[in-house]
Amino acid sequence: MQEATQAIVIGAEEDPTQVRSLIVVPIRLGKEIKGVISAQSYRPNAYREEDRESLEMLATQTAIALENNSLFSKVQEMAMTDSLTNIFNRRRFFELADAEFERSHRYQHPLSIIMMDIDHFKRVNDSHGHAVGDIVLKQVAAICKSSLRTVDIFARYGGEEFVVMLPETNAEEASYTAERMRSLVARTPISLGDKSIQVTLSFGVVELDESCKNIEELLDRSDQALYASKHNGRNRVSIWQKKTE
Ligand code: GH3
Ligand code: MG
Ligand code: MG
Repeated sequence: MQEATQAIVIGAEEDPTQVRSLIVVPIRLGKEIKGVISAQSYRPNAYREEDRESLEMLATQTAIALENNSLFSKVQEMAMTDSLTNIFNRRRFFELADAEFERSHRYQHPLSIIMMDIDHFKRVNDSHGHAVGDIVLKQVAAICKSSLRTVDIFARYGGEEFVVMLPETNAEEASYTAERMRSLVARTPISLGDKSIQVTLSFGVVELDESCKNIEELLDRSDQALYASKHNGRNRVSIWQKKTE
């Protein structure tokens, strides 16, 4: 049996807490070293070849566990985000928004929704192609995100439709946010290399009130306000109003 290299003692020889043997093995993931596992002993020449093998086996298992963990996080993130725009997908929106709705509803805190849809997006696809349409979707999402707070829940709701839930925000404040996004998108040309195009968005804003029982109803109201913006000429913000019976 081959003996491991002798320990070199650094420090006072008589110190009983002096480490006299040390074994270190790398935790390798492919070509990368993610860390090390080490063992120490107060005894000189405590480790042998089989100890190194055991530690290497442990390092391999640790590397696999680390890899699985990072893959799991990646899969989890993929399940939450829209791959084109990198914002939350519809499923994740409902998970987060449901909880926020319940909280605001119970404690009667202000809560608003902004629903938005790109105007005449079909024309963008028809005139420039689907790939350009995808670039526009990405850019629009990035521009809008830059106008929002980190607490706002921003998601791709459907094809060219986006939604924002704004906690602790009333309709007036939400309409300012929507207006900021509207004007920013309308005046930001989207570069396509040799040319650039401009798009506009229509917005529908609604604030939670006591007559609104669930999130579906709130979203439906934001959709009605969005429809009013489309109906009245697009590239505008409309706030949902309770119709007088
Ligand atoms: P409006 O102003 O009334 O909203 O008109 P519009 O043309 O935007 O509305 P419409 O709903 O008729 O068209 C939406 C288009 O969005 C149709 C669809 O092909 C396109 N679309 C949906 N998802 C994607 C996508 O992921 N990428 C691209 N490039 N286009 C998409
Ligand atoms: Mg549209
Ligand atoms: Mg649409």
